[in-house]
Amino acid sequence: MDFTLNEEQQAIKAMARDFVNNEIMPVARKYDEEEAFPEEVMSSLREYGLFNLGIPEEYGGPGIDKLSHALIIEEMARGCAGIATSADANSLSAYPILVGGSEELKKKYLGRLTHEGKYAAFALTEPQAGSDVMGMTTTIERVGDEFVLNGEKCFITNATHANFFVVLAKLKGEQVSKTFNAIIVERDSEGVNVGPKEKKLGLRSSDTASVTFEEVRVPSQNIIGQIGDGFKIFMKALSQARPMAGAQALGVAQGAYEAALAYSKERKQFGKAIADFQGIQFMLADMAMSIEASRLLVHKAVYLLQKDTPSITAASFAKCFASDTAMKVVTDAVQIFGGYGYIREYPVEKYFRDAKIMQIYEGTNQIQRVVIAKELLKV
Ligand code: COS
Repeated sequence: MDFTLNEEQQAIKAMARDFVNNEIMPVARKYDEEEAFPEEVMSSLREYGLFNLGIPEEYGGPGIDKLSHALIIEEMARGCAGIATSADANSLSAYPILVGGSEELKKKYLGRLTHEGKYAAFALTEPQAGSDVMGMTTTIERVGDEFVLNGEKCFITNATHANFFVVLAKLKGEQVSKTFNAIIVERDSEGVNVGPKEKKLGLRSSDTASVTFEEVRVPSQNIIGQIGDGFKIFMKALSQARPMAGAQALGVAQGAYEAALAYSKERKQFGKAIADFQGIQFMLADMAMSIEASRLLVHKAVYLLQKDTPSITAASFAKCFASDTAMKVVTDAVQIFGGYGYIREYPVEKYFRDAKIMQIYEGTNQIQRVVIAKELLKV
C-alpha cells in the first residue's frame, strides 16, 4: 500500500494551495460579509483548470483523477467553504448525467458547463422531503412528446446562476420508487421561477435558493436514462458526491487546525505560549489525529470511485466522519482562540459557521448512519 501522492497529484495539490492562498484567502471574508457570489473567483478557477472537476476530459472537463479532485476541494474549502461549494456544484449536477445520461445529453449539457462557462444546479430537496427522498411531491406527466413538470425544490446551490436544473420528479399518479425520474430542465423554460437567495449561517458566498416549476414543458429526450431510473441515478450520484463533501469538511477542519496551531504558538498567558500547556497540546493532538483519520476515509472513498467500484459505505463513512470531525475541530479551534475566536476579524469564527452545514447537506449524518447500517445488515 502506497500512501504517497504521485508527482501529478503533488503538483496539483501545490498549485491548488497556491491559488487558494493568493486568490481565495484574501477575499473570502469580503464575500462572506457581503453574502456575494464570487464570480471573479469562479472565472479564475476556470482559467486555472480548477473548475468542473468531476467532468471527464472528453466532455471538456480537466480530466483529473478523483483523488486530485478531492485534493483540490480540500484546499479550496480550507480557503473558503462557500467558494468550494459554489465551485463544485457543477460536478454535483453532472453526476446524474454521467451516471445515467445518453451520449447526446452528456455532450450537450456537460459541454455547456465546460465550453460555455455555464452553471447547473442539482435539484433534489423539497420543502417537505429532505431526508425522505421518496416522500417528494414534484411530478412529471406525459403530454404528447413532452413532459409537464410541477413542484418546488429548495436549498438549491447555484440556483440563481443555473442555466439548467437536474431534477428528480415522480411520474404523476404513481407512488412507488420505480416511478422516479431524473430530468434536465432549462432555466429559461416558461414556468421556472427561482426564489430569492437564502440568508444563511455559513457558506455565505454560495447562493442557495428555491425553484418552483409550474406547468413547465420539458422535451422527453431530457429524461436521464429510462423512465423509472431516477431514484437510483440520484442515489448513485450522491455516492459520487459524498466523498467530495467529505473532502470539503476536511478542508474546513484543516484550515481551522492550522489557524489554531499558529495562534497557540503566538498567544502568551502565564508567561509562556499557550501551546506549552498540556491542555492545549491534547486539543491539538486530537485535532490532528481526527483530521488524518478523515483524510484516510476520504482518500479511500475516492480511490474506490477512481477504480469504478464506488462503495456506498465508504462514501458515507467519508462524508459523515469528516464532517463530524470538522464540527469538533472548529469548536476546539474557537476554544483555543478564546474570546478572539468569537470575533469576526479572526479566521476561526467563519470556519465555525461554515462547518455546521456539512453535517446536514448531501444527506444528514443521521441519514449517513442509516445508509451505513442498511449496508451492514444486508444479507
Ligand atoms: N446506489 C445505488 N442504489 C441505491 C443507493 C445508492 N447509493 N441507495 C439506495 N439505492 C437503491 C436501493 O438499493 C433500493 O433498490 P431496490 O429497490 O432495488 O432494493 C432503492 O434504491 C431504494 O433504496 P432504499 O430502500 O434504501 O430507500 P429509502 O427510501 O428507504 O432510503 C435514503 C433512502 C434514506 C438512503 C435516501 O432517501 C437518502 O439518501 N436520503 C438523503 C437524501 C440526501 O442526501 N439529500 C441531500 C440533498 S442533496 S445536497
